[in-house]
Amino acid sequence: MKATATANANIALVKYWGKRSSDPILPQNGSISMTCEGMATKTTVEFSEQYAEHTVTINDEEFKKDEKDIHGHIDRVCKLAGIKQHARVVSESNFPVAAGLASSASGFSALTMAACQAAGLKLSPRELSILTRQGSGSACRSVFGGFVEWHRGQRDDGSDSYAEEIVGKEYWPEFRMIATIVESKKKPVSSRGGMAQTVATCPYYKDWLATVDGDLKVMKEAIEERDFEKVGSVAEFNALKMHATMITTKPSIIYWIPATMEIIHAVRQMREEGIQAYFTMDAGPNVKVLCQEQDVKEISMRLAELEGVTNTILCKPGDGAKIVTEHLF
Ligand code: 2P0
Repeated sequence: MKATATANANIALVKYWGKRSSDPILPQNGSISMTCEGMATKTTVEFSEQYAEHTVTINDEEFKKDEKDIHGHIDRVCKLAGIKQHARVVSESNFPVAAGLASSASGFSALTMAACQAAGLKLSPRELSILTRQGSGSACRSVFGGFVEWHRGQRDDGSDSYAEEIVGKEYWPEFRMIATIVESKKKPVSSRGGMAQTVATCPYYKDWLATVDGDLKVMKEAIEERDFEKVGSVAEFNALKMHATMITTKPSIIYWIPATMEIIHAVRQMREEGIQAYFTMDAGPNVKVLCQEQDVKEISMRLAELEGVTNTILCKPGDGAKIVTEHLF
């Protein structure tokens, strides 16, 4: 009753921002992401009579209960599988956690897959995505590789709110995302808290929602056509619209720091010079720069020279979550 899974993080090109239900987690709008080879989490789960309770260790530290209910998510798997044992969970990520780099997406995706396998629960990829979504919304997208859409769904039970592959990673191998790190510490406002506050208090939230279906449609076309400019421009504007709702929330949530703005302006400057680069940002100050393989060298060099940039992580379209044979304990 032991299994290990790896899952890549995913970065949204059309963002999930706001819930229509928190139990089960259901989004206000659909979203589209790229699964990122380059930012991964590996998780081993073992169920055994010898464990008196669930224990979770993330990057060598014991996980303390917070708003992301990892223990409750393990219980969900146990209930579905009809098992009574407790779990030992050990998880490691190769990138900073809780800094707006989608660590909960890769984390919950790897955890759910490993826990199901260890518990002997056989689920289809769609069922796995629905179960993963109940732990953390964006994680349901990391079940799949390449470019992925998470459908909003209409039903209250969430049975039609699942992720699905648009195209696999091999469809667009030249696509790149450079995660540009300006801060690695835990963010002051969590995504979960931030999106709840936005839905409750942002006067423009309904205007954001009114534009998302259009973005989803154009983004899907752009990916299918491998039209980089179209993907980049829709992603950039979608991220700015999402941040506009955050900024106009009470109290205002401003994730950007001066280095964030430095990168935004540098990307715009590069475009003026004819280098195809676009930015997207999530619930944190770090910026993800979208580009193509041929421009990575030049863009990375320019980003590294900017004040406040500590590190860059190069990502390309990656695989969905998978079971591996080497355990962490
Ligand atoms: C996204 N983010 O689409 C958006 C963009 C952050 C900004 O999904 O409460 O950790 O666990 O469902 O998935 C981060 O939110 O939130 C997120 P929960 P989650 O990637």
